[in-house]
Amino acid sequence: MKNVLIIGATGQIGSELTMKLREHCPGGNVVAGYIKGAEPKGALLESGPAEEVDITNPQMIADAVDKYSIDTIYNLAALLSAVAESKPQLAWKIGVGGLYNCLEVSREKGCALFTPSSIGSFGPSTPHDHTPQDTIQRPETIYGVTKVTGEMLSDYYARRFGVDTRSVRFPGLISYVAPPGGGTTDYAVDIYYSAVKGEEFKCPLKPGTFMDMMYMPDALRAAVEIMEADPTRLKHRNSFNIASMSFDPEIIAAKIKEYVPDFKMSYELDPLRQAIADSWPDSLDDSCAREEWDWKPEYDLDRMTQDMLVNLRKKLLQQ
Ligand code: AKB
Repeated sequence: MKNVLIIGATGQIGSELTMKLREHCPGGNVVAGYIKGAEPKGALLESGPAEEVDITNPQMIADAVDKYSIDTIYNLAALLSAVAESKPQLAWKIGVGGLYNCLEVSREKGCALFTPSSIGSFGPSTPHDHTPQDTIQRPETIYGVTKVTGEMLSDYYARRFGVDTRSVRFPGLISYVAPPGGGTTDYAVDIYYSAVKGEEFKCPLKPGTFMDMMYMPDALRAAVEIMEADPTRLKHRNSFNIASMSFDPEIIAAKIKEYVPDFKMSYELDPLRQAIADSWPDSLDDSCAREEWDWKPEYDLDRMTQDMLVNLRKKLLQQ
């Protein structure tokens, strides 16, 4: 991996992954691909090249690949689960149509391709505890449908055309840098903002709603390590379960209270997010990722909470 195109570089994952890859690939081009209205700013703009790349336009992807001799594409364009329910046609166009465009460009130009999947690729009939790597995937959200389709299409391109497609199923991602937008797991980011601002947090999910979550530094490392893994060890490609922590609203609130004793949380349920969360696993079994490419998380809930609070305090003070 030397010359990398990140599609969706100004989003929650992209804005941090682009910076990480620029450090990781010195001497290469790490291109921040963005859409109109979401242009890169600040360090993201100043630290490397940026190109307008709309994932629904295959020519734009091909032109950026040619211009910078791209060898690896990170396809991070997607609508998250809750917002996708309000725009299912657009979710399909970006999630599946966009992926098809990336796969075709990768096939024609010999690029490796990373496209994240999600815990949202599972559904109510999936075993909920220690969800296995290979199991039932019958999601009931359009987000999940696009993710399962994406996993299968990516595996097909690997088998049929030899495209080096690889992927992980991300849990809810927690970060103090760029906020998520429209996800079911977003509450686990919002709760830290409320704690640092001294506001009561109104939780949209009920107690006992367990989901896998991960701190962004672990997620970024996973996205890099899977693309650099020894291909001869990989029995799976699209997509690997990865996990680091699973909690419900009560557990994360109690952890925050250890460091912010005045923190208060009440419940104001969001029926759409609750239904989606109820259909997703409580915890994933990530043993295949551990065996096939030595995946290992570094952050648990306690370490993440300390880091989030310190960095959010700094960030909000500067604003
Ligand atoms: C969402 O909540 O939609 C995402 C995800 C788990 O894929 N954070």
